[in-house]
Amino acid sequence: MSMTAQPAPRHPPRWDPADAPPAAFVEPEGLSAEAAKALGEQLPLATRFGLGEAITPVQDAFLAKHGFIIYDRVADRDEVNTILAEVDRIEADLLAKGERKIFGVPVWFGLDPDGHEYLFRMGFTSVYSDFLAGFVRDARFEPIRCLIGKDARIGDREKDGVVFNRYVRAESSLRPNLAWHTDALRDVFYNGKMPGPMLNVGLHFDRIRPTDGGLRLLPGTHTQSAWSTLFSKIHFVSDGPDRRELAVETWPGDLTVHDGRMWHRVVAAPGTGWSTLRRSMYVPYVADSYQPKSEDSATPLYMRIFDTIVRWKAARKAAQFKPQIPQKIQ
Ligand SMILES: O=C(O)CCC(=O)C(=O)O
Ligand SMILES: [Fe+2]
Repeated sequence: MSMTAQPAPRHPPRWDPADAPPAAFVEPEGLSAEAAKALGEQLPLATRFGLGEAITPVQDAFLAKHGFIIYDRVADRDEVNTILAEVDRIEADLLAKGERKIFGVPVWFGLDPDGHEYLFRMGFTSVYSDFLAGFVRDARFEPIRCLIGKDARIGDREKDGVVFNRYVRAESSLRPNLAWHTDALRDVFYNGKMPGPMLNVGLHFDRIRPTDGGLRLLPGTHTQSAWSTLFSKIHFVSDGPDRRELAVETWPGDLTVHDGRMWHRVVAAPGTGWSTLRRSMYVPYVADSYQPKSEDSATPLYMRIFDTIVRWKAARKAAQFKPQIPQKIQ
């Protein structure tokens, strides 16, 4: 997709030509089905794949075994900048109109490192951007859609729609991180039953090294029991390191697919300020019956709980920064 006029985002990602990612894995040709499966299962966890015209059997095997896969820079620099600039525009619009909910789903605003109101999470982003609605439907993503199911569609107005996340760490920021969770829990709330395989597709906009925090996954936990999916950690509260966790290193434009039944979290960057900024976008592919949201949709229970936990944690953190009131000596 080529753009003519280039809108610049307020906070462009770091692009350092000296810090290029390792080359995407090149598959040997003519592998038998068994050889492809064996190869996919033994490739290192940090393997970066290339997104071609179809998902290959090697990629399939890697995803089936580990529950996630990363594709090398599927969006180019212009697209990354355009999407980020679109979110800046939408944020300004929502702030100007005082909108705090879209189709019943809260938009999270908090304070940025400069003390200004800042959008941390919104759903239904593609409803507000023609560019984004077109981008997520681009032909290059067709193999990803087919991976979810041949009848899968993009749910611009379903579930939480296209979710845009921004994490930045300031003393008062609403959420510099996201504690351990499985995305399956949301579907338990939405559908009242344990979901089967569910794949979540994310785009990553920043250069994140393991030392910058970022996405952490517990590889293989997508095949755990329903009990472990629900209870082996406390959703959105447990936040400690896990010796099995894998840090997902990203370059701007990378795409990840992870199974929503696996445990994952987002670790806050060390320090504070704009250098801690990390942005991700999740595209909902839906295969069940069409259940669009609208202006008068109620806030889902799941979202109310999630919202309460995030605000409670932010308030608790803010309280720690307040000067202690000395105790009156009796
Ligand atoms: O920001 C990310 O990459 C992950 C976000 C996430 O796990 C979620 O919103 O459920
Ligand atoms: Fe998640």
